[in-house]
Amino acid sequence: MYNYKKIEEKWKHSLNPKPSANAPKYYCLDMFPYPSASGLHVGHWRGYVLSDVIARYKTLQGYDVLHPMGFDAFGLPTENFAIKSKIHPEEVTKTSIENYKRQLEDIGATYNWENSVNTTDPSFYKWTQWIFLKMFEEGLAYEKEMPLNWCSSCKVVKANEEVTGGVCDRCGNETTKKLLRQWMLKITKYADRLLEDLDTLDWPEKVKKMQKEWIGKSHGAHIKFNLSNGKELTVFTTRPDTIFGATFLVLAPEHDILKNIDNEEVKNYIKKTANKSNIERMAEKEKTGVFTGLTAINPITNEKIDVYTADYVLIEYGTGAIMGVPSDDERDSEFAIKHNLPIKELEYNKSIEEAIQMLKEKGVGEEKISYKLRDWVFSRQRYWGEPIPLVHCKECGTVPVPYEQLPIRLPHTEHYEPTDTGESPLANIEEFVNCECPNCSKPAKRETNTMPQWAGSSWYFLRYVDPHNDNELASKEALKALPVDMYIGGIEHAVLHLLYARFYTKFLYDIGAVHFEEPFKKLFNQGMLNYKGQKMSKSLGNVVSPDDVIEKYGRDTLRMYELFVAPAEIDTEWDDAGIEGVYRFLSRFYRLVSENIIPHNEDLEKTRHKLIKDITLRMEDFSFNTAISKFMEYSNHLSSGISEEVSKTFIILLAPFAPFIASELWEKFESSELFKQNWPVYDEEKTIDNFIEIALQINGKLRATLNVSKDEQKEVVIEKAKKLLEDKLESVSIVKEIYIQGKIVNIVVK
Ligand code: ANZ
Ligand code: ZN
Repeated sequence: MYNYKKIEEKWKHSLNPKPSANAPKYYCLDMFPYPSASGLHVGHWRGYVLSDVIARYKTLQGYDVLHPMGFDAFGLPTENFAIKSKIHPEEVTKTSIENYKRQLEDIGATYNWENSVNTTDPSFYKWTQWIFLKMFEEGLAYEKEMPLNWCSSCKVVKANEEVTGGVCDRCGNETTKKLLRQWMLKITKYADRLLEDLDTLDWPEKVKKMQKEWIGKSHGAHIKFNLSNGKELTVFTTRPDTIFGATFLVLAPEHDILKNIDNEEVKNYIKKTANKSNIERMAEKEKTGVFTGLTAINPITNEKIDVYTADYVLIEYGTGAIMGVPSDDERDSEFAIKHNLPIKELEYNKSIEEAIQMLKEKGVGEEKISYKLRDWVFSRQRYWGEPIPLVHCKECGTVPVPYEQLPIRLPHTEHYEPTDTGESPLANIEEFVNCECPNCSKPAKRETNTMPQWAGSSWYFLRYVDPHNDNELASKEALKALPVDMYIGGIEHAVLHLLYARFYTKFLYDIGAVHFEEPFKKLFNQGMLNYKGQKMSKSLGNVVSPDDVIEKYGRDTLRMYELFVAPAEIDTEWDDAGIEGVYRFLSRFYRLVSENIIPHNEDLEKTRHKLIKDITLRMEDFSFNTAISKFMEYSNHLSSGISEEVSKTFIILLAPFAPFIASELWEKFESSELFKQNWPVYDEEKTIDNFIEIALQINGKLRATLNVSKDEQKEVVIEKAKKLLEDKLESVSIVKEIYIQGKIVNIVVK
C-alpha cells in the first residue's frame, strides 16, 4: 500500500540534491515572492513546482544547480497589512517569512536556503543603497517636481506602472495628479540598449513585445511654431509630411506656455483635467478642450492658426504639444469637427524624409526620436522601504552618505502610518532626520523618502551567489554563476520588474560591477491557476490550501498534479477530480514496483529506452504535462510486470516530479543516493521498432506469422517463410511466391 504520509515524513529532510564539485553551472531562478501574511496557496505552487522539477532534472543531468529562494519583503502589501492589523511591519515580515519557508520546504522543493536573501535585511539593503549612491554619482538619480499619480486612499504616490486604468493597483481607488518633489532614476538613458538587446534574449515573444511597446520608440520630427505672444512652441510629430494640413495647435493642459494665461475658461479647464487619469484622457470619448486666445503661424503655409488646450494631448509624451492635422489624424479630426476648425483635404506625396529635409532647410524643424519610456519615479512617502542614503545640507546642498556609513538603517517606530501631507513617516522621527553633513559637519537633515518595492527586486538575483559578502555586492568569482539560465515567473512582471532588473544590470555592467549586460538568458512565464473561474485569491475566498491537499493525497501527488493539469505556460483551472488520477497513478506504480518484479528481457530493455526517450524529449520541451501522461501510459503498459532495470530507470525519470516516492522505491534496489544518479540516456537504435510481423499465407489462408527485421530482403523473408511452413509445403508444388513488403508472404501451391 502506498503510504504517502510515512514515505514523505521519512524523506522530508534528505531530498536536496548535492552538486558535484566541478560540474558546469546552471542557475534556475524563481521570481521571489513578497511574503504575505496569508501564506501560499496551490496557485503559487504552479511556478515553484516547475522550477523545482527543472532544478532536479538539471542536477540529475550533472549540473551544479543554483536554485535559491528569498523574500521581497519591503513594500506596500506588508505595510498596509501592518496598519490594518496593528502589528509592526517587522513582525509581520518575520512571521510571514517563517510561514513561507515552512510551506516551501514542506512540498519538497530543493532550495539553497544558505543562499537566501531578504530585501529588508540591512546587510542586503546596504547594497541596494550602494547601487543608488553609484547611480547618484553617475548622474542617473536626480530630483524633480513631478505631477504624480496620487492615491488619496493609500496616501501614496504611485509609479505609472502601478496605476492601471486610472486606478491604484493596490486599493482600486481612482488616482489623481499631485505636484511633488521626487527622486528620479534616468532609465531613459538606457532606452535604446533596453530595446536593442531584447533581440538577444530567449524570452516569450509576448513579453518582448510588451517591453518594446513600453519603451515606445517613435521616429519623427520637432517642428517650431511662432506664437502670437512672441514665444516659440515646439511640437512632436511622427508625420512631418502632414505639416501642410496642420490647421491648429493643441497644448497639454499642463504645458508651461499656459502658466501665464489670464483666462478663466482656460484656468478652469486646467483645473478640471488635473484630476483625470491618462487612461481617461485618452479614452475614445468626446474630445474636450478650449481656445487659449493664442494664435500661431504655420511655418510652411504661413497661415494663421488657433492654439487650443485639450487633455487628449499628454504632457509626458513628445513635447506635450501637437499640430492638429484633421485630414489625417482621427483624434484631430474629431476635435476639429467639434470646435469648427478648418480641415484641409490634401494629398501628401512627399516622403517623411523629404519633409524633414524641407523643415531643416527652412530652419523650423529637425528629425527627432521620441520614447514613451519615462524616467522612473523612485521615491515613496512610506515607511516600509529602504531609506534613500542622502543628506540635505543648507550649505552643501544634497550630499551622498559616505559608502562606509552604509547601511542607513530604517529606524524603528510605532508610527508608521502614512501622513496625509504626502511626507514620509520618517520625517517625524527626529533622531533619524537630524544628522551631520558628511561634507561640512554642520547640522543637516536626512532624506526621508524611501525606495519603491522594485529597488530590491531589481538586483536580488546577483546577491544569491554571495549573500554574506560585506565588502562587495558579490565577488567576481561568485558572479561567474550568472547570468541566470532560467527565470520562472508570472507574465504580470513583463514590463515592471523585468525592465528595471535589465536596467540595473546594464548600469552595474557599465560601472564594472558585473560582467554581463542581460541578467536573464531564458524566461518562462507559468500560467495562472484559477479556481471556480477566477484567479485564486484569499480575498475572493477561492483558495485551495496546499496543506489540505497534502493531507489528503500527499506532496508527490500535489507536485505532479500542478504540472499535469495543463501545459505549464497556459492559464488553467484547478480540478478536484483531476488530482485523483495522479494519485491513482502513483499508488499503482508503487504497487507495481513493490510486488511485481520480473526478470529483465529484450522487450523490457526496449521499453526502457523508449521510456527514456519519451520523457527526456518532453523535459527539454518543458512539456511536463505530456511527460506525466507518458509515465501513466508506460505504467499501464507494464502492469503485468516490471524488471529491476526498468524500475530503476523509471524511478530516476520520475524523481524530479515525485521525489518522495522515488526515493522510497529507489531504496528497494540501491543504497546510493537517488539524486546522485545520472539522468539515463537512451540508445536511438533500441527505441526503433525494428521487427515487424509478417502474415504467412498458403493460397491466401493465414498459416503462421513471422517476425523479421523491417528492411529485410525479399529473398530472405521468403526463405524464412518457407522454412517455417516446411511441413505444410512437403506434399505440394509451389506455383508462385508473393511478398507484400512488410506485410504478407503468400505462397500459391497446387
Ligand atoms: C501630426 C500627425 C498627423 C500625427 C497624422 C499623427 C498622424 P506615436 O506614434 O505614438 O509616437 N502626439 C505627439 N505628442 C503627443 C502628446 N503629448 N499627446 C498626444 N498625442 C501626441 O504618436 C505620435 C503622434 O501622436 C504625433 O504625430 C502626434 O500627432 C501625436 F496623420 O502629428 B502626429
Ligand atoms: Zn554641508
